[in-house]
Amino acid sequence: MTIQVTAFRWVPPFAQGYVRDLRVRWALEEAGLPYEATLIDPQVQASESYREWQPFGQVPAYKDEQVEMFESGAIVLHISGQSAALAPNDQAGKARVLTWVIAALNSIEPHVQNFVQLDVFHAKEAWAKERRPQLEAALNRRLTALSAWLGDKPYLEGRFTAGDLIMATVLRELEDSGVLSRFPALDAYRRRCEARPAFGRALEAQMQPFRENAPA
Ligand SMILES: N[C@@H](CCC(=O)N[C@@H](CS)C(=O)NCC(=O)O)C(=O)O
Repeated sequence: MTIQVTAFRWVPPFAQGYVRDLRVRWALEEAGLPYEATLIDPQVQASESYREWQPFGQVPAYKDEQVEMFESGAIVLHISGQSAALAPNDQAGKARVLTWVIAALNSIEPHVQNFVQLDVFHAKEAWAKERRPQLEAALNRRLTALSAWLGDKPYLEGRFTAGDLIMATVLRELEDSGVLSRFPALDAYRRRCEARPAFGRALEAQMQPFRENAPA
């Protein structure tokens, strides 16, 4: 069977290009594995049958001949196990990839989301103005450490892996915040990852249905 990935039929402009099926599409493009996107809407999200596949009604969900999965990080790791384009073949190298995927999702993304969501959803609220400096300081500490690790390497472990793929999608969430201008090495790293042809194909594949299904 052809690999299936769920994605949204349409999302508001601020989310276009950032929906998490992008991670899975990108991994599949890097691995050279063909796939079909199953486009869903809020009605499908709420349905019992979809919740059996993705308990939270979110995207992405994934299916291949052997497995049914949800959680973009887990899916990308599953794909990386099948492709030397996303992970080295040795156990030590695979362990580093697993480590960086979890680091991106668990040590960096919560700080990124806390900060970005404050500006996107609570910009006008007084409490948000008070909270913002603390969240920014916490985010800065993590980005400083990440930048120190990266040093002058092109990728986190020297060569591109699934860890970079997930990390780049996390850093992209900061694009409009101005934060990355204070971390030029991380911004260059994000751009280097986004310049990969597989990323471009994945992004275009996510965007195409949004153009086709835009509300009149
Ligand atoms: N941890 C999940 C998060 C998935 C997620 O947040 N998906 C969003 C789109 S980026 C979604 O489906 N949101 C709709 C909703 O939560 O109802 C993953 O990485 O797969």
